[in-house]
Amino acid sequence: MKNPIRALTLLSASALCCVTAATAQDTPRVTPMTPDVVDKYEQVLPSADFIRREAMIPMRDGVKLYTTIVMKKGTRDAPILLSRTPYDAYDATHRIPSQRIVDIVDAMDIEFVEDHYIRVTQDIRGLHRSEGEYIMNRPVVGPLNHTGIDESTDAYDTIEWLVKNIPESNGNVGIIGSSYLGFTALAALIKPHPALKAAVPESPMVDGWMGDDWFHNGAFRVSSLDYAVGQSTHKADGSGVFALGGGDDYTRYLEAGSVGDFVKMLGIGHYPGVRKFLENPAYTTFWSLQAVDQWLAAEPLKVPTMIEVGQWDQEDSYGGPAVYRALEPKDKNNDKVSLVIGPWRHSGANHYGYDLGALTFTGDTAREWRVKYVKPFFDHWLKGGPDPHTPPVLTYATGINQWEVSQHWPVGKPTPVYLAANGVATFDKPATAGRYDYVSDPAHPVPFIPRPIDMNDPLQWKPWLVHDQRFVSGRPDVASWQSAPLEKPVHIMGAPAVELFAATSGTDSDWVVKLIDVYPNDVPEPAAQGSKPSMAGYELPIGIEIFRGRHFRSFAQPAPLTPGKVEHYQWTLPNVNHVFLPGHRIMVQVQSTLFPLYDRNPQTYVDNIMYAKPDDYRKATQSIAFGGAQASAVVLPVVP
Ligand code: PG9
Repeated sequence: MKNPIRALTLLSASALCCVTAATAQDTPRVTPMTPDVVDKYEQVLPSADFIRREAMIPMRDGVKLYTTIVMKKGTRDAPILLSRTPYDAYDATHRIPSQRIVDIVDAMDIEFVEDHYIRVTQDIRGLHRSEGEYIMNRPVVGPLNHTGIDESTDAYDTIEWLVKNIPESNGNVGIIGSSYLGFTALAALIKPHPALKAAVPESPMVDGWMGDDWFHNGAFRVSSLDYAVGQSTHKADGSGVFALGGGDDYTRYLEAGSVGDFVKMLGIGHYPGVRKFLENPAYTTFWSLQAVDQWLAAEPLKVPTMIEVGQWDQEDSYGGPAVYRALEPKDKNNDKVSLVIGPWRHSGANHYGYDLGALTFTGDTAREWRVKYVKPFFDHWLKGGPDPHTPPVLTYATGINQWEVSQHWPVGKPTPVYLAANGVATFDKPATAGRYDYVSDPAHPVPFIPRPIDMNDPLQWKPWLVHDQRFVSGRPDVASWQSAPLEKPVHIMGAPAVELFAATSGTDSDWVVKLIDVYPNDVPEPAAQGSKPSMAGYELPIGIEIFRGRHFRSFAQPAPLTPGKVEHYQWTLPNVNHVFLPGHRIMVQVQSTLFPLYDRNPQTYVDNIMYAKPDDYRKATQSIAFGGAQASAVVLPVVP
């Protein structure tokens, strides 16, 4: 067999000789007017333990994508781990200036590069150093995209180039990444390159209207504006619009009026990304044909895929489980698609998993998952490592702080917790019917975290889904029902389902339901279960989700609500594995605003809610029905 190292040495020696010759013959002498900017410099670090290369990889339409390639010196016959990012590939391999590979890459990459994986990161087309046009969540080639180019073809062309042009590679490629990178990882599974052998899409963005970044069940997340502007300015090297300098975003949005007014105020109405939101507030084919779970449902399952999502993913809680549902029926032997739910925030799996907000877990759960499950998964599929025994479903049971393996998801048996009279939540269906009324005033929306709110502050944003709800529990427009202290643990595994019977005096309304674990106010718990004295009385959200009333009959065609008429609303909260411990109470809250995370519903039906006028914003009396034939409940997936 040919000696690959010798071949490489010869290659570099001959390349060097050509460069020297070219320098001598072709390079013109410098003059005072010689332009000083060079196209490229690959840093020379003689003592570094790694090799770092840059490449402009040509796609089938001639567009070249900027790609960084790093590996430990001495790497050969090694797998490639690819990520395709809108967040700057250069940064991903220049974390800090260092001669050690473990310092230049992100924490999630350390085990891979130490084990001689070739780590490749690419700027998607149109952003940062890549050529071409950026289209946010570029639709797959089909009815919405006639260009013949999408993230799937770009992944294919990239892999084709990588396996042919990285001499140290063994020809096998894995793809990994979170959020937008989860979206590009999923796109690579559509007509995948044969060298793509395994994928780990983490917190993938899958359906921007149903429940990922932009809308949740029709309610618009105003931070989408900031994201769209940031990504579309200076090839995403600029900044968004929210860094307005302190203050309170609650006040800022309230004073602006509708989303349309806010957009006008900031002069961002010409951004196509912003217009896509303003002009498409309903689930028309504009969105439904972009749903990645539907793209994947239409494809054969070829590549082993481990899908990950955080239990408290504040951005993309919908996508991962939706893709699992789409792929699982094709996985006849239950060994190609797996689902992981960890006790993490959005993308938390790639960082430190000791805690989240006030919660603490047992050890670094994120690193534990990466080392025990992700690395062996790729080792097996990319370099013939031992059977990793990847669990079909791996979830972390919060409350008792332990990993659990199951064969399918969801696991629990649907068990309603009913709303009843006097603010009581109970497993027994109330025989008598009743109502609870509150007034929702769009001029005083319920904040989603304590004010002042800075939507751009990661310390506020990342853990908001586990924020103690006592800061709003006393408000008259937040209706609460809570159980007696539990005598036995209640273990849920799945997505709690909302069954809400409610009426409004208006013609449109938002409904927010929160499932909360209320810690005992004065009974301490073992620290091993993540409890601390500061958690006494804590109201921990297990799931929070919104539903925009106008979509009660149809997501595609909104319609006014009939004032005073009780309707039966149904939607789900995010997927969880959680144990409500003895002594804790189960609480359900209902409210009609969650601001400024979501735009305010004017509570008066207007055709395009983005352009509601000041007069459209009106108080409404909200009436929650319980018991009898209109038994509002949250149906918990209870494990026997
Ligand atoms: N949640 C972000 C995102 C993903 C996909 C599209 C738009 C935004 C992210 O963290 O990448």
